[in-house]
Amino acid sequence: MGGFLTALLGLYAWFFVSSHSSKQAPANSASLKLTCELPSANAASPRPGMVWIPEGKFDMGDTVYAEEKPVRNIKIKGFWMDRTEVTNDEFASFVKATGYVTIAERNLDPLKHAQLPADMLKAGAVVFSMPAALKNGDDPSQWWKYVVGANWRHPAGPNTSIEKYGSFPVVHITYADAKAYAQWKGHQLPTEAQWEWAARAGAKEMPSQHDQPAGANTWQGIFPMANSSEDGFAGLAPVGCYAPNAYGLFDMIGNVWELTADVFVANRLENSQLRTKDQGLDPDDAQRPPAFKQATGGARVIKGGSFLCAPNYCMRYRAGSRQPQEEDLAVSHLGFRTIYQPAGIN
Ligand SMILES: [Ca+2]
Ligand SMILES: [Ca+2]
Repeated sequence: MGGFLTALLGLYAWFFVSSHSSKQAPANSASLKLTCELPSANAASPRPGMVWIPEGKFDMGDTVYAEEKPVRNIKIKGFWMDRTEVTNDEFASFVKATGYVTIAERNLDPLKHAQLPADMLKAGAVVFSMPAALKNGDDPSQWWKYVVGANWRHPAGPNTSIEKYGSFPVVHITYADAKAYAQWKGHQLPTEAQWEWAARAGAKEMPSQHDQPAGANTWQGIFPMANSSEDGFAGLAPVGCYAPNAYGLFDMIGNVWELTADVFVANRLENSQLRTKDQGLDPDDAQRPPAFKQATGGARVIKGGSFLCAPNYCMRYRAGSRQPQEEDLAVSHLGFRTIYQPAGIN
């Protein structure tokens, strides 16, 4: 017990030091490392920058949180998948070519969102910031803030920029934004099953271990107050800083959560008798931003956890974990990657 307390005090000591020193740093630049070297893409590949995910059957799901159950055996066809999360540079190419304006860059129609305070009608996004103190229990509004002017170009607000952060995963991307990018590429968003099979990298049985992974960008310490950054990054990391999985995919676990094409439905939970106060969607809403735009559309499944996943709050640094995400709400821990399924694969 003494060792544990010492370690805990150490974490808090680190927090106080780091919270002072980090005030000078841009909000999205927890690390000084701006790029990580990827192995060169195979020029002979028909789809450089993507890897082939073979067909297979596997036990989809997990048993840590209610929404992951039941585990069921499913079959997946082969497909190509981006080996990294989509980066700021890649998304900028799309915007430059098409003139696309993301959802977070558009003001909301006050007639359709009459319940929202005026500030939330202005274009913006939800940004994580480490609180100085917790005064209201586990209320996530203490670390998630709606920031007017935050979007993919300005991840922490109007005074921040992605200059020098081209190799970082793009964030503040909603479902419509990700789908528009994928269509521009001639790609699709992965289904949840495709994403999970790719993250398993050939492991067909549900994993017996649920420990926090060492080789991924997650949160070490007590969320949301103390982050020891043992993995090298307190915030986002450039893509490809950790070893790829057996299929050659980087950062499937951690860094940013990744959007999928699947609508999140709570029906699977209704028989589990594990419904929670929050509509039964999720027994642990620590990572989920408060419902800033409740009157808007549905939710999509997001996968893999993020740099905010910690053992004390959100053990979602696993292939089988999942979480609902409001379709039209941009948040600072969410990105995506695309797939390509050749015609005739069956
Ligand atoms: Ca980290
Ligand atoms: Ca990821």
